[in-house]
Amino acid sequence: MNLPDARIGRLVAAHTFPEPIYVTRPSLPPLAEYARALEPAWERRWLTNEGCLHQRLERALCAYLGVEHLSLFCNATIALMAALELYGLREGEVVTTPFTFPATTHVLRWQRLDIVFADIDADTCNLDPSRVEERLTPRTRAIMPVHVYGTPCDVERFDALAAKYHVRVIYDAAHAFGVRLNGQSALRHGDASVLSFHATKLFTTGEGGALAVPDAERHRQAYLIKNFGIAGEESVEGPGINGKMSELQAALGLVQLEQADEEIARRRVLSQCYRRMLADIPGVCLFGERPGVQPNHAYFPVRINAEAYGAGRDALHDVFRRCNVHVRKYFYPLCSHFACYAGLPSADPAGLPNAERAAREILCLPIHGTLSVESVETIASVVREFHEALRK
Ligand code: T4K
Repeated sequence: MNLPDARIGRLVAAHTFPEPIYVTRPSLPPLAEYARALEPAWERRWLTNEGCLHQRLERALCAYLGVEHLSLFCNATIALMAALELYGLREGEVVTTPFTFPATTHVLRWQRLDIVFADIDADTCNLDPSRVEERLTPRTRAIMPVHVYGTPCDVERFDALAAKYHVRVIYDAAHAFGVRLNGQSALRHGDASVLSFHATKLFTTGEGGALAVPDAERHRQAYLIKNFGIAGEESVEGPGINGKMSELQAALGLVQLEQADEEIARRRVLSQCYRRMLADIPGVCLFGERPGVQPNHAYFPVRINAEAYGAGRDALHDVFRRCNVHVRKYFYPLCSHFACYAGLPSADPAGLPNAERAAREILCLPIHGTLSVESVETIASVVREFHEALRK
């Protein structure tokens, strides 16, 4: 493609940020506030193993998220492995999406499960239940969908598949902190849901995660799994692992939780600004707001239709990089492209057309509570002016 270089150069010169603009940033409280939150741990000299801050955060998150049984973890990846372990999923097939962060697929491999990719829905980019059903076999033990960008999956259809085929549904809910569906937490579906509290998430404990399960007995088992299987000083009930969250992480979580509503509200304003400014640019498709969903605005993905826009997603990505804006291609490459999975029969691109297209077309624009509306306006202007420059 012949880019009109002089025009692009002028565009870049007019819209280059002096400091890098990242796709996300944690909104951190004043350091003194974090230090205050740590005081109970310091006084007790109790740094991990279900200390008082950990217990407090677990209770506070249950109340905030609207779930009864939540177990804190050191990160979402270990929590996903624990969820599989909780249901004895150590052999057989698991149907999952290729359009996700590597962790979703890797945990299946670590559990020695056979990975079966199925295609995603073209609109939501979530695993498509119809495509999943086509890939179920007598060896299928579970389905692992992801609430991509925080958009809830078609949970009712997955519930129905679980009942019909007697398979487990383990949700990777890494993006879905605080998302509600028909007034209820999106975490109240399936056999387990896993949140990530990584530094890139809207609610963060630096590294961290949580596993939501439907009942108290599963919650007890999740605790055992993340604590080496230790049930008492002289009793080990099973082959657990170290998946615990420390008091240092929990303290950050407690202060973060106080500002979670504000963080989501700020992102909502930015999201509305993007929607307003990007609404009528040819070839720029926004993700629809879904009925019944209370979103968390964790990501702001856009799809670039190269023909209508005048250039593809990658060209726009490169223009942004020249403007010092670190947009991201979440999720390119697909997990089914990784050398370790590309040889799987279900990784054949022919069977994953929607995922292949999404990986080519989607760009995640910056969104986080410390980003200004003016910055979002500039970023949106880059999208518009690049299109205009290409058309001249
Ligand atoms: N399932 C799904 C669907 C996931 O998206 C993830 C994680 C997981 C499972 C696993 O969860 P954890 O086990 O991590 O809890 C980032 C994160 O590292 C990853 O946790 C996250 N998904 C994924 C979507 O994004 P990268 O490779 O993009 O990270 P990085 O280091 O390039 O950071 C992105 C931007 O964030 C930076 O450009 C700047 C900003 N940033 C990053 C860090 C680490 C900060 O401002 N501060 C920071 O401390 O994967």
